[in-house]
Amino acid sequence: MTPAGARSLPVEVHPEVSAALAAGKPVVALESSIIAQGMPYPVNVETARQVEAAVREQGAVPATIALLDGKIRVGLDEEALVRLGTDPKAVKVAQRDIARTLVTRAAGGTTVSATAAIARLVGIRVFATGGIGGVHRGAAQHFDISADLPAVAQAGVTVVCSGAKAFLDLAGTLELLETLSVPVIGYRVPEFPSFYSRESGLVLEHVAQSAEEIAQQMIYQDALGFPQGMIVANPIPEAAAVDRGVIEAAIAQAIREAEERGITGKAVTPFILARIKDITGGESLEANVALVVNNARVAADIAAAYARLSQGA
Ligand code: PSU
Ligand code: MN
Repeated sequence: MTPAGARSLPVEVHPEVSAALAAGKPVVALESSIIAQGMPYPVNVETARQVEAAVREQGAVPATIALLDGKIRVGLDEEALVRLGTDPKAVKVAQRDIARTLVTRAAGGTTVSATAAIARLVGIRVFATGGIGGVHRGAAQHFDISADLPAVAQAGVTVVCSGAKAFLDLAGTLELLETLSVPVIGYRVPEFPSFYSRESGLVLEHVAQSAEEIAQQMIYQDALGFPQGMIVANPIPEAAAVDRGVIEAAIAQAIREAEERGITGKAVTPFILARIKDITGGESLEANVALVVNNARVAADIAAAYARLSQGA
């Protein structure tokens, strides 16, 4: 499983995760930028625990990925989780920041792009997050497009998410995913969800009704020799969804404030998420927790189906 040259790479895979991978048992990768930058303490750490529990309940092994002390860690213990969730100096690690953060030895929360690249490296095929990054509104002027999209196009990892984050240009995000040949599949819904809400008005061409269908599609993607991963769009549970009018007003205000303050680059997403949370009085944060946990559950089902099918069972 270790790729060539990886001996010089400081990677520490938790024994439970490496045992599961060696035995062909289902493993779900989880990102950690959502812990370090995406949610405030203590909700971040509590959510991370809940997400791991949800993966276990479905019979898979959770592997939260982060950078600590100059090492890539795959599968975090409680101490590492709390450190990441409380370290005020923790950095946001996208794919291009991985090597640099190994050099500086900073604590790092990995985004979708970094997590997908690391999952690929250690052989984890399914991954859960809240919402992927994507094309920002106004990208034609400022070119802000998340590194998540090209990373998913290269990493061969199936990402279960509630669509892309609602403050993005969702139609533009879907267009770019098409250009990158990344399949986008609605999980039992015909529409691309908009993170805090189940609808976006954007119809998806492909809808899967079961985890098995998605696992079978992964196997065919592999057999075709395609490097692309897939996006499984799983909407927020009905009871946790936020009214779209409320969210859109909060988003408009948050984007305006980000522009006024000249926030750019990787600071944009954490800033906007935090402002939406404050403007909605915490309602968006509750929704974010609910959808992440739900995505973890579906990711575990897909990982289990993939493990079964790839063993010919
Ligand atoms: N989804 C959430 N909360 C988050 C993120 C996603 O519910 O904090 C993070 C993910 O780590 C994602 C990143 O990869 O935001 C995207 O950042 P950017 O837009 O800077 O690429
Ligand atoms: Mn960006």
